[in-house]
Amino acid sequence: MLFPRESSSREIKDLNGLWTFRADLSHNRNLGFEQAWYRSRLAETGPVIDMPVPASYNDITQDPRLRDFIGWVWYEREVLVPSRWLSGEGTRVVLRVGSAHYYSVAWVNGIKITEHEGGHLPFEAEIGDVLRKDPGVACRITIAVNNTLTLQTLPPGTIQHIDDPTRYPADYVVQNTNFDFFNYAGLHRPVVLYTTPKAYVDDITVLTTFADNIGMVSYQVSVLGSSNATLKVTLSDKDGRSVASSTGPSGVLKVTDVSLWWPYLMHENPGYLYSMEVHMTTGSEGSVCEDVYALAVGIRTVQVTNTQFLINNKPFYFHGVNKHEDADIRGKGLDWPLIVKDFNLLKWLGANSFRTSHYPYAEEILQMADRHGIVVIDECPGVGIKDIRSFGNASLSHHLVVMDELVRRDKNHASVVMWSVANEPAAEMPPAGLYLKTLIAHTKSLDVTRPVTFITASNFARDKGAPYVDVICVNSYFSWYSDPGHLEVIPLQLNTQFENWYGKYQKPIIQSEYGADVVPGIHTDPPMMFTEEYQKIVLQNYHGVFDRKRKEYLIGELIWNFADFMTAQTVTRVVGNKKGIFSRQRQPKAGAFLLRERYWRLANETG
Ligand code: BDP
Repeated sequence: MLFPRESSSREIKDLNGLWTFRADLSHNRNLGFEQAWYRSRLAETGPVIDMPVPASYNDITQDPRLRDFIGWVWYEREVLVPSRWLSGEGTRVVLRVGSAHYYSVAWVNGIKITEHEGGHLPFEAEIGDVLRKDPGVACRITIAVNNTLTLQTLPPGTIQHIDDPTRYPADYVVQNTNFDFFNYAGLHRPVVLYTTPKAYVDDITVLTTFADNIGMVSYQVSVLGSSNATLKVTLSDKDGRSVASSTGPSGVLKVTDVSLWWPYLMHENPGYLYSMEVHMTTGSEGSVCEDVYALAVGIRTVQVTNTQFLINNKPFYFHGVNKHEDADIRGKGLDWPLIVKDFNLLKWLGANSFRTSHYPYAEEILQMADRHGIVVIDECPGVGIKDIRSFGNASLSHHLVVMDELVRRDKNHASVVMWSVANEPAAEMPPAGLYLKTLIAHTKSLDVTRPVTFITASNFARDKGAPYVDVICVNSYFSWYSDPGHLEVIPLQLNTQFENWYGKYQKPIIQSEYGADVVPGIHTDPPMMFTEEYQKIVLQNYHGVFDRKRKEYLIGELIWNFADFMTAQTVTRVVGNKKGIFSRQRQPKAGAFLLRERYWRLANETG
């Protein structure tokens, strides 16, 4: 699905800002559907509050019922649509939601236009026909969003109904999950209306490679609404100079003296992007329809050997972070100041990469990564697949659909170099082998150019998914979840971990998580768990082994986590997960300075 972009043939109307909102607090959480709240203004069916979009709704009010709400919430916004969008039949008007967690139903002027499952990928629907029914009227958009997670959702969860009147209030319901980050919900990413002509560029796929100084961009354009469109494709460099062009729905653009897309710190000019303009014309004289769409294209290659990860044929070592979309007040809502701050911190740190743990991040973040040359491991929301029932056919079918949506959305980002289909599934369970094999094969069929992995925390001897991955990504928390307080075990256990995995599979390895919680400002010497000193020593012990193994087959290290983040409340979390090297407010802990020194040193040694 193409990111909405303005052009001479396309307009965008931004619907971010204040929406009207109500959580359905009724006994069965279904009053909104029973009373058809979408039929009239939300304010006419009960009390409403202001709700900012994009944002999670959970931390916006002082109401604990909203913070921990489970079920349907209702958003509404009225918007005036320019009359030129509705005159004649020549324009498609599309409502697009960047993401809404988790299940959404959308109506326009009381008419249902679409529904979508999944909390981290966009969905859209054409609404022009509905608007044309009543062109004088404001366009009233209603979106109901349900955050309930079940064994078949991605990520999965379970809903527990507790019927014990002596210990719990009536109708007591708890949402359980097998992941620790807080299940923030709402309209998390921008909502827009955009237009295209009736015949339009629906999708573009680019594959890039190079030989000597010639870059090659193979493209494929799909057009909907016309079977005889004429296509012209032009590639321009950063200065706007046209460097190659072609015609037809597919072709190859050849660029002499190509400027390759390079990762940050590997080249003096990282993140080089060309602009590929697709110009579609259809129809005959008198009724010509034109559509123009411009796509940023980075020319680069990715390849995996049994000891290396190659970008543009040069060994690439991931020295980076795992992140979350998470911050005070806005929860998982897209927030530009936060995005730019985080990229500045990545550069301060000397980080060249991140993993989108544990779900696809906003496209705006990937666009930043493209431009700044930050390498991305793109993870789908397959986190917490631990219950055997989540390996069933219904779950697998949905997981495959999510990979379809993810690859379709992110395939053209130069920064994305690998897909991760899951984080820490119960990979030793009998059905995990076929499940992961199918998922990985499917992902490879969608994209023949990128390696595919999943992140394991299983025992190397019993993991049933590792045979199918291109890179082994392993998480471990020595001296934290195992042998807590015993720093001295790290070198030995980490070394054994690497030897075991490499010995069995002869595939390159990324340490995809390691770390320790720190409550900022707590100090002890000798170091004790939860202090700044302890995190530092855990890191140092890991780094000693990394330095030996990166000369062999270790191709990367990603700290858990870039910043502290909110979690569900449990006895192991002090107002959230504190394994950040930055606090949730993005202030550095002692570990950040240590990592900064290391990453800049690695940049000088390895690029
Ligand atoms: C890992 C999970 C990650 C958690 C981390 C932790 O992949 O999502 O936040 O543990 O417990 O196993 O800090």
